[in-house]
Amino acid sequence: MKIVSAELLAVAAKEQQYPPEGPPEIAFVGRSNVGKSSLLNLLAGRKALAKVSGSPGKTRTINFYEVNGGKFRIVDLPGYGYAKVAKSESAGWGTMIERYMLGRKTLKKAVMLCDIRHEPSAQDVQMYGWLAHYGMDGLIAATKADKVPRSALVRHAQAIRKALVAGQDAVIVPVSALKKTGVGELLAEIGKALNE
Ligand SMILES: Nc1nc2c(ncn2[C@@H]2O[C@H](COP(=O)(O)OP(=O)(O)OP(=O)(O)O)[C@@H](O)[C@H]2O)c(=O)[nH]1
Ligand SMILES: [Mg+2]
Repeated sequence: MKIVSAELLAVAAKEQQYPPEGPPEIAFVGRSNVGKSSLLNLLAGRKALAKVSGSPGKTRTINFYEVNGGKFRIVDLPGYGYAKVAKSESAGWGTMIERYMLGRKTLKKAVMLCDIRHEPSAQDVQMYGWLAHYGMDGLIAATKADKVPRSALVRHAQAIRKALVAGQDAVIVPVSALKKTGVGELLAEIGKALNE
């Protein structure tokens, strides 16, 4: 599968701002700063489709992107686990993510993003368990793969698998927005999920 076009369709802070349900949606889930927006730009082959920032908490809304002229959508969710955000606001995001994920009939699959350098956080583990409960687990993008030596990629991926309690059948794709690697494999997995 290839992405030939991607456009921002809607920016939503609440349900009323979601675009009407249409093509199947693939959601990007992960902690703040893990590289969700960068991964979207990488897959789309666009530098600045989604805003990327060195300071966590950049994406604070649910951003819907229309891909390949409406064949499917990628949904960039706000990152969780950003300590500097007020508790009340952070709880609001949790609710926002949960509402979208539970209520959206056209949500097909989640891509869970984990920084390949680090053990998943307690919130990552919780999020993955939650995805598993709703049958949306099984696809993990291990981001910032350029930050570990190639020889250590498998070891790091296995550590993520173990910490998330993901089964052997879960697919972990190392990706790097910097080196532009992992695109083909991740898109192939997304393609499979869309055809299920
Ligand atoms: N070295 C390296 N840095 C990356 C990679 N992907 C993202 N980054 C950096 O990580 C930071 C966060 O990236 P974003 O894509 O904004 O992360 P996000 O998950 O969308 O963050 P929020 O919107 O806050 O949830 C930025 O400084 C990026 O340049 C990567 O593959 N390699
Ligand atoms: Mg973002």
